[in-house]
Amino acid sequence: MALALEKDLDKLALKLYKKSIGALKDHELYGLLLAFSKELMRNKKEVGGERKVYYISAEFLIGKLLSNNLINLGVYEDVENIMNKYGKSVALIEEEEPEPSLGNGGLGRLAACFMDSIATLSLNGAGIGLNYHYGLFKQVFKDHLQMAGKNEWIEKDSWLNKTDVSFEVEFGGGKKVKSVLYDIDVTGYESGICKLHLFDLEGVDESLVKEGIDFDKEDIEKNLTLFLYPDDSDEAGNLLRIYQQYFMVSNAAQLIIKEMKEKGYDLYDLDKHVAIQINDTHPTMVIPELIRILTWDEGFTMDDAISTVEKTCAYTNHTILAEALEKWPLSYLNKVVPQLVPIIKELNNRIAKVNKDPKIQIIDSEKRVHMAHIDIHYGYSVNGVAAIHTDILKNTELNAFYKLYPEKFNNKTNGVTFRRWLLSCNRPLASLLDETIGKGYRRDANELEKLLRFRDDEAVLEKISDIKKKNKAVLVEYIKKNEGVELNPESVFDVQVKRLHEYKRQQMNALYIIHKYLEIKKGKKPVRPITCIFGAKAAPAYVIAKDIIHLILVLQEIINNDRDVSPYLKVVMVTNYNVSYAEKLIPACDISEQISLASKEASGTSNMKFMLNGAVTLGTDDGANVEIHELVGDDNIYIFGADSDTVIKHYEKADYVSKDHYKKSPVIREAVDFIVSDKALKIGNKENLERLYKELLNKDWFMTLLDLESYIEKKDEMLKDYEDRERWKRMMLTNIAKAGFFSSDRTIAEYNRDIWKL
Ligand code: 26Q
Repeated sequence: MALALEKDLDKLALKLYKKSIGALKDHELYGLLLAFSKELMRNKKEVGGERKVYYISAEFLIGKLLSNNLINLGVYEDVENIMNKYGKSVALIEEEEPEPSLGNGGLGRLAACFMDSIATLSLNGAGIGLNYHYGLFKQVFKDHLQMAGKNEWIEKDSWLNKTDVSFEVEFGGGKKVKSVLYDIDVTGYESGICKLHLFDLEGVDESLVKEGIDFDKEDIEKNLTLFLYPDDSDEAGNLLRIYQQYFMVSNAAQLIIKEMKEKGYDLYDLDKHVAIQINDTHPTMVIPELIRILTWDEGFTMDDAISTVEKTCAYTNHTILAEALEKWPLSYLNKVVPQLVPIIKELNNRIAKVNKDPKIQIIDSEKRVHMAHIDIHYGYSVNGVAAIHTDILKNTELNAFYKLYPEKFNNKTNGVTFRRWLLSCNRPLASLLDETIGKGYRRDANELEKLLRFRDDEAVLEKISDIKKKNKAVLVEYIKKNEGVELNPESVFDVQVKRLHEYKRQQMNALYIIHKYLEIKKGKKPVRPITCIFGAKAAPAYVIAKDIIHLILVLQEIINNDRDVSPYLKVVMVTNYNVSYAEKLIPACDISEQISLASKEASGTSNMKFMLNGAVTLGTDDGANVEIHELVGDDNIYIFGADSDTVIKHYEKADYVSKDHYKKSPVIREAVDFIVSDKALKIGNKENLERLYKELLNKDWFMTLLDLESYIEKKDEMLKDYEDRERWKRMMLTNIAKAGFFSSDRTIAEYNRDIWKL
């Protein structure tokens, strides 16, 4: 096999570059393996069937694809061996692959994991999204501030395959544009192929982008697919977002109808052949758009169109944060999609006629359209993404809807693909698992539980701990090269990586660091050095989030350069945190920070990836942490802080006053005051630091100070327990063994069983 493969590769190298493998430069090697994988995928069968799911999502955070595809195609080891012969490795060659950034964070990464699992389970499904040329911005730091640049990722040769599918999309004001469809083949683990369909704008003009990520937001005939979620702080940004959403769903609807017709299906049977999963509210307009097409072009009555569409569409909710729930002013929709407005009004009237409860109206008294309400009334399924999240939706946020349609509500706890988040990113651990429990876990993640048999096996525990050590050493090298920061591999690696948001409370972690710094200054040294690692992008218009980044970068500078402190404490915020960085950080982590304010994190998915790679969770009882807690038990997780009921009550009574906590506790006071101390102001900006300080003292909407003391206490307990090495190793093992539930294969099997029924 390996020999035949080497011959094939050599032949391909000659064809592509007129050179043999040994003479290829790294980027050519990447081109070679890209072409080779695409060839293998072309020969694979696309999954088919009578009924198909279309997963529509504004984000697909797929990450680099080379290693993952080689693994799923079953040729990774052979290719790695061949590359080794030439003094190369797949990992090294993958450095040449540009990373697409077609997502912000959790929701986009979830969609990518789901595609992998849909293909792996050989389900008949496809993803539909947009081909953003520059994706989300690329983050750089200058003077301790976040700056945004464009992320160029599309090269001449890439995973994208141009198709000849193209549709016309019409907007208000007579604007008409044409789409072009690009496909990315998604290969499941030793299984068939599914398509990720990414629609692009035919006349997209990259030269519109000037400095950084600035561009003319109004020239939508040229800018529509340049960026993911441009600034939504002004009207032009919001309008552009609606243009993008309609462009996405109109193409999706046209593609779905085209495929129905090609297969000779009757459109009145749409719901028998199609399930549409609406990933958060961003693709909601697919509902009125389908109704529009069926009534305008296909001769349906309004009644028939509505009843067909409502049996076809299902909605996933990913947040309970009010500010993240999309509510578009009717005037915006009138401008962008006037053809949908009468349909949305009709949908609204049908509800209003039978139920006057203002909480469930589609159009509210301020003439704003609540997108989630369209999904819930006119879809057949509503799901949350973790048990506690679904409970909160049912009992609090969407209670009025739950009372109306109890049968629509269901929970689908998130999951992650173990191909990328174990087999690919942590090969040493995967090999150890192969040796100890066999390879069955690769297909059936529940088999990871077999590892529990080795709970008292000194040799296995030692190996797990050695793998962590090696992964830490690899990360140390990488961070030295990329960030210029030197870390101590013997220290405890404490990692918080996720989008920057106040509810995720990176600021609380920063306050802990200040607290530690001040303790060390006073002579109280930790028994083992601590390394605090952050990775996070802040939305360019989210001022406080950028201030929090500023604080962390200022702390990094102060602490790492303080000779009394840096041997015991180091801080690093890595630049441009993305999927590839996550793949290096997660296997090297000891303490997984999952510290959102209880009730606010719908699920979280990095918590699952960390656990799978042997990190121990320090978290609140929030999102999927609750389920991790149940699975591993009190002895294998560190939970602190107010629970979700308490938090929800504080909001209801509006009785949380951060200043009370500040006044009461000298520890809190000392840490918070440091933000505006001379030391901090010498390095940082007065404007940013004072704004953050005031925010924490006078508002602190996400109750940082409420939980700060119990957080400090819990983290110190954890650091102490880290020194009980036997105990810690057993905790690592237990976390790995219990992670099977969080395979996205399980999640997707549940979506299929309860919602899609393919
Ligand atoms: C909305 C309106 C205007 C502008 C932007 C947006 C917007 C953009 C992105 C709203 C939400 C998002 C992304 C949300 C997201 O990533 N949610 C995460 O989804 C994960 C997968 O279910 C969960 O694990 C996380 O808990 C949740 O935060």
